[in-house]
Amino acid sequence: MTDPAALESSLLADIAAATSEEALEAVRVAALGKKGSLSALLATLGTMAPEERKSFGAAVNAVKDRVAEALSARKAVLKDAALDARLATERLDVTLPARESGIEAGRIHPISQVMDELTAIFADLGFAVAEGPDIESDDLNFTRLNFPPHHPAREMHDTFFFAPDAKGERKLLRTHTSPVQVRTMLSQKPPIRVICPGRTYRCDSDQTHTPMFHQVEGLVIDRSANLGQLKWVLKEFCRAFFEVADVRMRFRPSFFPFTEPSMEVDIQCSRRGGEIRFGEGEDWLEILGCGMVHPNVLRNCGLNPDEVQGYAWGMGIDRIAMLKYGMPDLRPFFEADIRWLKHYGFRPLDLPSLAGGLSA
Ligand code: 2U9
Repeated sequence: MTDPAALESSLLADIAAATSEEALEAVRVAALGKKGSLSALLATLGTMAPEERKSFGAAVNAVKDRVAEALSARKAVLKDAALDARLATERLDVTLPARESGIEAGRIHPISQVMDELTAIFADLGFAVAEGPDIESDDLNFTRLNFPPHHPAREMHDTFFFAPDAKGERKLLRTHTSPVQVRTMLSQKPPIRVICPGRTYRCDSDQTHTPMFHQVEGLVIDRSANLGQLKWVLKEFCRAFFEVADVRMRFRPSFFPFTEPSMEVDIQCSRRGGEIRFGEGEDWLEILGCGMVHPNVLRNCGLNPDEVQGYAWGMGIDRIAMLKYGMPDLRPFFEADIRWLKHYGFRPLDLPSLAGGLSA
């Protein structure tokens, strides 16, 4: 078609006839695209005399502007129509009962809940919470804690080491939260009364061990800190945590580089019917380790063993959570399976407190 007016009528009719944005786009390309009808018309300008070329070119460009305007107007109409069509189908009946609210759907992870429980218990016993970095130095994780140079715990099969830095020092992922107690002793004067909850890392993985797990350690440094106080603190913790009136505990001799004497502690339980119950029964279950802080550790942390002494303990938070709430396997704790969390998780408003009942 070589007549601009006739082409304009035809294109305007095609634009008006387009019933979707896709169809309109096809009309646009057929008119204004590189091989479009209007571009073809402009291509004939080269064969015309100068005067004719001027008037014909002006006429074709005027048609191009009007066609572009018509395309834009039609596109807006079709866009609105498409939205109206969607709105008509995607109806929501706001009078329907509300779905489970967010606060109801969410769950607190058992590790978080147990951390809150033990923090509440130890706060009541006068302990502050101290925290420190997950990435530690060899010095703070081992040496100052009286680990001899070639202690097996320092080996790669037990500890996650980073590549040596410019000074040749190898940082590591802390294997316990003990470095936090070291940092506390280096930064504040006695008396010290802290618990140190947090993530710890070891090269281990089975039904009761994961490469990342959680520990809470405690430390008391004072002029007269003694084993009798340690036994009392631990017994009070166990009674409150397992929510039993009384609990018998057994202190067995053990060895840790950072304590002397060192003890492993069992609490009485009954395993009748395959269910573990605390505060009763003739069976025993290991729950934690403890001891008097080794004099070398005190010295390594700038304290004088002739002036102060202290006791400390450590326990696995994942382990006591499994014991208290009955999870058979540690690995699902960290697999982020929403079904596991819905089953074992806690409602966000179930904030543990001694007054309100820990896991009420
Ligand atoms: C300093 C001095 C002493 C912390 C202690 C234990 C005993 C212990 C384990 C229990 C199970 C770690 O999670 S677990 O594998 N811990 O048995 N921990 S005494 O003693 C310290 C800590 C820091 C400066």
